Amino acid sequence: MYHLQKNALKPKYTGARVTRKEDARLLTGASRYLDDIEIPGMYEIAFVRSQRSAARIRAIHLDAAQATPGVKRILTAKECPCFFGSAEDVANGVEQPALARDVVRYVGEPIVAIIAETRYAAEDAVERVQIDYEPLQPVLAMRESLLDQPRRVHEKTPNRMFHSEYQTSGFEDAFQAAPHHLVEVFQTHRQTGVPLETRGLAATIDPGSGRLTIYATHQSPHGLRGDMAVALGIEENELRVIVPEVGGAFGIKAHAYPEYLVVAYAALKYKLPVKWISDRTECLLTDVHARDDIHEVEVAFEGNGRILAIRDHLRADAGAYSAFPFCGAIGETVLASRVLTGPYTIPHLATTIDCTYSNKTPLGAYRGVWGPIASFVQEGIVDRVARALHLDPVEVRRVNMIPDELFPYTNAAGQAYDRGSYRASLEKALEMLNYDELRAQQKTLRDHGKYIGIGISAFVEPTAMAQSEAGSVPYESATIRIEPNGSVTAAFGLGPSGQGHETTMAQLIADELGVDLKDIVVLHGDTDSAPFGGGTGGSRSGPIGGGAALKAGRAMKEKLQTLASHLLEAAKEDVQLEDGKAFVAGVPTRNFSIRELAQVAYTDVLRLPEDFPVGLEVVARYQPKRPVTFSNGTHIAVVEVDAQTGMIEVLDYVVVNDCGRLINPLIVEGQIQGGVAQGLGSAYLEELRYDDQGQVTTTTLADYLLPVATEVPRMRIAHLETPSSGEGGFKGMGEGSLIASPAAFANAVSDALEPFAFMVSALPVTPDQILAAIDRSRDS
Ligand code: SMO
Repeated sequence: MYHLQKNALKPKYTGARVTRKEDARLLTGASRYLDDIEIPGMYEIAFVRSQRSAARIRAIHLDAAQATPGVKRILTAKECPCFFGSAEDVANGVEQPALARDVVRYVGEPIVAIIAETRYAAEDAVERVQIDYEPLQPVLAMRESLLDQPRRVHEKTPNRMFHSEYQTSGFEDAFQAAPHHLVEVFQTHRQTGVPLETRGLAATIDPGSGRLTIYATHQSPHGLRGDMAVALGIEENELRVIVPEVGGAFGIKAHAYPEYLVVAYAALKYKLPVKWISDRTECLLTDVHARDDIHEVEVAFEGNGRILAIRDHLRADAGAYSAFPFCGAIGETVLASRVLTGPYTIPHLATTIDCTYSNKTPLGAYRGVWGPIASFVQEGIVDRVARALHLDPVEVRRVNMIPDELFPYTNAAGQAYDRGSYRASLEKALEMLNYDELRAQQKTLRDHGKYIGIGISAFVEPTAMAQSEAGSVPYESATIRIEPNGSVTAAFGLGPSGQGHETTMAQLIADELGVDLKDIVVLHGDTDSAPFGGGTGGSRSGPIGGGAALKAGRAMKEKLQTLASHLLEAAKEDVQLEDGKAFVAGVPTRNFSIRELAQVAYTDVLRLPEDFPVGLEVVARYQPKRPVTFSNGTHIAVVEVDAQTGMIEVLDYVVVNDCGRLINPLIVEGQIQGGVAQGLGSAYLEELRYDDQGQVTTTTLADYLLPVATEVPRMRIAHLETPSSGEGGFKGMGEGSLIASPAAFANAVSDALEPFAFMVSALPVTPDQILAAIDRSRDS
């Protein structure tokens, strides 16, 4: 159970629908983003990028670019020899150069950087650079790539960049003995996070100290500092990373990119302030891509719908390099393989994983990473079992779902799930939807040629990773300082990008200290002042960052109680904090305000108790005991498919979410709405397409379709609260709604098209796909 002090008052802020402290500035345009940073004398950078997916660079002609007015410097790999090497690339003897050396490996790979007085001048010069290529055959298909066909992406390295196998003991026997089997190939397509604010970097040298300052739009200020320091060959105390307001990140800003090295290196080498901001086409081409996965699945099950065993060969196309600092292909497959059994007691699992290099953009993190893929496969399996046996998909879920008495439950891949509301969330969602009645209506409507479908997606969300896998930080840090006048300043290593941490972290601290929310300022995003932390990602900020906030708040409370008890001549355990005052329990008139206590702590220091350190500052770190904290829930989508046009409309959407103890339901609901919007985009709109030469053909938002207000349904959201065993009882929730929603949508479309014997197996679901399926069914 979560921590509740014996004499604690009911929390005033925690759990309340507190409006967000940051919204006034965000909604009035008063925030400062990376592109608002002005450094006197700043130059701008534009990149010459590869127009080929695979080629040798014969020559680079720079004369005309050099002569362009306003051009200051030009860098190629010769001038900027920096590179990144993520663990997987290093293991394979591969380096990702900041600027391509003599081979280009994906369209959009940076080759030349032009530094000019304005972006206009830089872009003009980019147009004048000529590159002689010797084309090579591109590697574009996963299955052939695995066989090193048609060639190797990196000459000295096999294309298979990662392989692993896993099997529960007794798998084969259990699989063979089952009375029913089915096979399916599930496929998800390339997409990317598309934050409103594009990515970029500005860098400048302090002429006095020689220190480098980087302004970045990023999720992990300290992570970026460490990575850049290594790649640039400087010490971490010579580098300051400042992250201003971040306009969306979604995982793609958890990465460091080759362009960042060029910008920082140029600032160091030429002692110039420089900036680069990507345009939307650069984003779609070169922000890490995601979800390029194939699952070849075999399932063994019983006549009542009970699933006995799943075999899955998972493949992911990593692109030309393992994205730095972590490979999305490995993340999507390895982690998917651990949650493929979802919220079900499926006893046997066998997985084979292959990740391959290709001549495409590197695959990296996008909100939910493996989750949306695993859910799409797992919930697709459940609905196929139901259809094969002519059972209601709800019944198959009830038969397989982990019963409450089995928690904590270890799944077939060895993942230990926290207690949750697995069954309750399903039943609650069905009740909210009026499921049985809707099923009856569906039948009637079908008779009139109207095809509605109900898609259920019960999910697990791995959150708050606290194992040092892939070098990630398993803890989070918070400092609290009460200033000499009694106001409270808290600083975090988190890297928020709109999630509202300034509100949620302040809520937790305000309740511990008994102060008003408005008296707390929450800082983050500057490595010179924030405590070292892992940043934001993997749905960790609430449960781990929140735990750090609570621990720091408690440590400060303890300090205030010690000081007040001395001044009030009362027992420490009798001192309570409320309304900005420390008072003796039951005697509110015997009190000192926090402001008075701060005055004693900083200036009237002769009144301090013996051994009480001058000032009021604490630092706390929190690392959960569990390696992973699992949230859960159920989504149900109701869609209508137009059999004439293949168009899909979402009619209704229900979410039951359990992220443990809620800090702020308003913020949780915002996260859910955004996640469902992105999940629907994932399921039927967004797709990065490649042609047979490895050219990306979706390089504008006219080709890459994002969901807009008219496609995102009004959703009904309910919360269940099963506290985690961690500090505060919080579980993560930043990704669950994007994890669950593509599967809910796909299952709804499959359900609508049951009369045409069609089931969605590839995302995104397009009208073409639907019309082809209807035609096939009518022909047969
Ligand atoms: S894809 Mo996120 O930064 O966990």
